Amino acid sequence: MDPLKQKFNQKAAELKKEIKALLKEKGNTKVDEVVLSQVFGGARGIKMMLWETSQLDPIEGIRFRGYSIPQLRELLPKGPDGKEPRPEGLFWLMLVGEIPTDDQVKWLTGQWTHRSNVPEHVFKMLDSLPVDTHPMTQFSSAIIAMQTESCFARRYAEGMSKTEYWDATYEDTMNLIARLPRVAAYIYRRTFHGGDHITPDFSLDWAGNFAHMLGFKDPDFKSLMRLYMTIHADHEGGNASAHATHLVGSTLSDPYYSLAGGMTALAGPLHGLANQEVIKWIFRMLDAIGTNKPTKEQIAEYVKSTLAAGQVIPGYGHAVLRRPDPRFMAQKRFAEENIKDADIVNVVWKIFEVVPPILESLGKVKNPWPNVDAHSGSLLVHYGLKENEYYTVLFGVSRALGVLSALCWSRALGLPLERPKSVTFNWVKEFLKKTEETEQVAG
Ligand code: CMX
Repeated sequence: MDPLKQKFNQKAAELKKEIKALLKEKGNTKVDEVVLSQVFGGARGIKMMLWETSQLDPIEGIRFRGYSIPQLRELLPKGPDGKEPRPEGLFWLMLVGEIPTDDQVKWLTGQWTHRSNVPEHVFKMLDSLPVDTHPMTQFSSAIIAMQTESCFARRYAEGMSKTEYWDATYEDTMNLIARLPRVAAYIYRRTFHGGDHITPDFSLDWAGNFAHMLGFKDPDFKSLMRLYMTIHADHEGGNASAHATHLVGSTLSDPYYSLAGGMTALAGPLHGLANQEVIKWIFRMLDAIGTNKPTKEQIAEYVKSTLAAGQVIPGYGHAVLRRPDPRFMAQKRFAEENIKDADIVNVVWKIFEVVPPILESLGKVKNPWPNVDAHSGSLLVHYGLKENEYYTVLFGVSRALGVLSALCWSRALGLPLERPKSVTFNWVKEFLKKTEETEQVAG
């Protein structure tokens, strides 16, 4: 058994035992109350799921196994230029809860290199799609096409014992993450570079090799990819891509099916597709104003016209966060350190000054601050990755790290089929009537 798998198995066995004992003693303890507006309002805030890999605080933002993004930048082993953390290290941390050593991270890079071969039929399937198929459609289809490789599905069909689910999930997770950069780069090169594909460079780390296969030579772009792949990886369990992966996985659909479910959720404009929408919106604004250096007043006017047209300001607001997203701030810090005076970055920073007070003035937006998607496109544009329809695929490659490590935990802990209760509107009316009658009798 490989060292990471062994460590995971040991930690999972310990936690499973602890949870079993705790539920036996305290299983009926109340942790939440649900009010009617939550039933109608997208289940906001209802605590109903275990998710070990990260936790989101409305004010502080995301913590991965207790570590904030600035702490991870200090503690995780870095890329060869010593600047940004290697996402391999974050995966290790999410899976076993320990900051890995340099050697452990190098071992993981080697594992993913070793497992990275993508079966030929996946490329053939992609080549059969119209070249203008949205990259997220191609990405989700490719993940499904790779399902032929699922250890979980094969072993389940052979009669695998429940006690081995975690093992097969771990194997699929490692293989899938290893293959995603190759598949994602293939989609980019076929869609935007006439099918001029670039062979992997296995001397590079996982994110560095991804940048290389996309066709970018600048070491700073590789560094950006390490940061990008780290900060987009996980955002606790309730966000749509994580929850969708979790829900599909709870049926014992294998990790390929589960991740594909997560990716189709990520493809929505209120979630991952917002990174594409942000940059489209910015370019539409610059076109409308007729300059790459708009004033704050010009931006404010454009923001108001977007709102007046009944549209949202992409990249702003969040279902949980109530402060500027630390993932936005990490990208701002990257730009401050690596990019000097680029118009597109300056525009993003000006928007950051202009938008929050306008959204606040509407009186209904719970979080007027930027989220992760408000910054990412400007950095990609700066380094020459301008094809914004591709941006959500980058998000998806990173998100796989979080949702698949969480899926390993779900199978290891034996979490059951997810099945919340729905009600009809008639049920709600009857329920309220009965509640009022009971209150009248009591009063
Ligand atoms: N621009 C305009 N209006 C906004 C807004 C924004 N950026 N954010 C929220 N609102 C509006 C909502 O549309 C809602 O209006 P109605 O009552 O008329 O329907 C009202 O403010 C209340 O919404 P909320 O409770 O503050 O926000 P939600 O939890 O319902 O939604 C989110 C969160 C992210 C969907 C929303 O802020 C939004 O649409 N933002 C723009 C899209 C975006 O950036 N998505 C990416 C999020 C990060 C990610 O998942 O990747």
